Formats: sequence, C-alpha cells, structure tokens
Amino acid sequence: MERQWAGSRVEALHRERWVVQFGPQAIRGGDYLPHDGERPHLALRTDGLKDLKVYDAGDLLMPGGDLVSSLAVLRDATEKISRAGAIAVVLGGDHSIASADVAGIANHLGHGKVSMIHLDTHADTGEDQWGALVGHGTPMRRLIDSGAVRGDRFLQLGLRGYWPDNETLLWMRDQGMRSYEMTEIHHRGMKAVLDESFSTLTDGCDGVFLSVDIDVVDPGMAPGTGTPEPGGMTSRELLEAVRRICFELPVVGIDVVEVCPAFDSADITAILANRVVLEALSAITLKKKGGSYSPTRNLLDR
Ligand SMILES: [Mn+2]
Repeated sequence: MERQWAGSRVEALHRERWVVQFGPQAIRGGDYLPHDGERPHLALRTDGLKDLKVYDAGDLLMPGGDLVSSLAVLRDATEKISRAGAIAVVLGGDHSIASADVAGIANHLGHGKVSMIHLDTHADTGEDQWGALVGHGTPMRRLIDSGAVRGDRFLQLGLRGYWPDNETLLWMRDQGMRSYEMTEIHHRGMKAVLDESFSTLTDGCDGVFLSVDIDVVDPGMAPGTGTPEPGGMTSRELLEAVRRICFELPVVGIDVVEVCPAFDSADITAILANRVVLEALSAITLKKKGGSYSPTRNLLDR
C-alpha cells in the first residue's frame, strides 16, 4: 500500500508565520553601538537611557502554551508599573499582548481614561480568530469591548491590505474609531494626519498608549514579521511619528510587537524596533525636560 501524506498546518496560537517569542531579545540586541548605557540623540539633544531612569525587567515568566494565563501575567505587570508612576515599554511578542498591557494600565488610570494610537497594517479588531477570542487579530476589539479604551479615542494609522471584512469595518465605524489607511496618509502627509489626530487623543483622557506593530512598515524595510503587507510606511516615517507622539502627548505606555527574527534579514527589523524604543525614550525625555523641538531648525542651533 502506498503511503499518503497530508499537510497539517497546526500552529498553537493561530499564527501565520511563527516564532515571535524571540522578538524581545532580538530587539534588545538590535544595536551596533556599545552597550554602555548612553544614547545621546542627535536631533533631540537628550539621552533616553541616561536622563530617564530606565530599567529592563527582563522577560516576564509566562506559562508556556497558556495564552490567557500569560496575558494575565502581563496585565498585572503593566498595572504594577503604572501604579509605580513609570511608563511601561513592552517588547513583543505578538499583538495579542496589547489586550493585556493596555488593560493593565487602564486598570490603574481608569477605564476610558487611556486613549490609543495604534500603528499597524491590520486593524486587529476581529471578533474572534477561528472561534478564539484571544489572538493577534483581536486585541483592539477586546480593549473596546471591555471598556478599557473608548472606541472614539482609538486611532489607527497605516492600515492596508486585505483584512478585516466589511462587518468588522462597520463595527469599527460604529465605535467611533478613526482608521487612517496607508494611502490616505500618503496623500495627506503624515504631518497633517498627526496634527489632526492629537487633539482627539487627549480629549477627556489622561494618558495615551502607543502600540507599534512593526508590520506597519513596508516589508522592504521590516521583513522580519509574521504578516508582511507591501505598501507600508518607511522606517523614517515611523520614527518621526513616534518622535512626535512621545514628545507632544502624555504617553503612559508603549508596546512594539510582531518582530519575528526567524524571518528577518540582516537584523533589519530588530534594529528598527530597537530604534523605535530609543526614539520614544528620547522624545519622552525632551517632553519631561520641557524642551522644545522643531524639525526645520538648524541642527547645530538647537
Ligand atoms: Mn497588529
């Protein structure tokens, strides 16, 4: 008898391309400079590592294979960090973690008091993923459904591609979400889009959470991710957006997710994610110092 073979594409957490679990260590290591605890920012004239008290708490211990329990560990951790008066910066991991890290901060600051600016190719507002409520396609739905974040204080930048379906888009509209598709950003310019967005984020909210899915960047500049979609932001556009968000808004938490080293090339994606974190820390430092910043001022006159 001939043997028959069948593909069985079993994956634990409904992922498309697997192994983002090594994302955090890739992001930490994505840096050619010496690990000397200093990072003087050329444009902002701040040092995000030296001027702020930055503490790397390492990777949270999470029960393997149990996503719900793992997310509870993260939720409790960000609540604790927020209660200590610190800003949680979470290195992912897949985007399911946003449902927990934002919720933890909202548990401290108040449900509906934290607004969201979400940079991503995908809306991540699915009702479920093949019946599962928890996954990397559903965290934003969970945050709005639970009341942790108000739908009308929820901004998304960079959407494109072939998901989600019409029903989900109508649900998003009904929540009062504002989702900027990548082509709208291209036509209007990132600056105009951010100018328009910022007042919404602080209206009735005390803090802003910045969630960066690295797949918002074009796969040519960020290939190491699970769901690459052509036609994205440049790495420069992302860094500029992060700079403005963290300098101009009261950011209370950040996550950088979906870095998948197994699909990376020459660490391009890990290095970008590393710089997203440094850009955020540098801009938060400038805000804290009450400094000013103009992108058009002569660098040497700042
Ligand atoms: Mn995402």
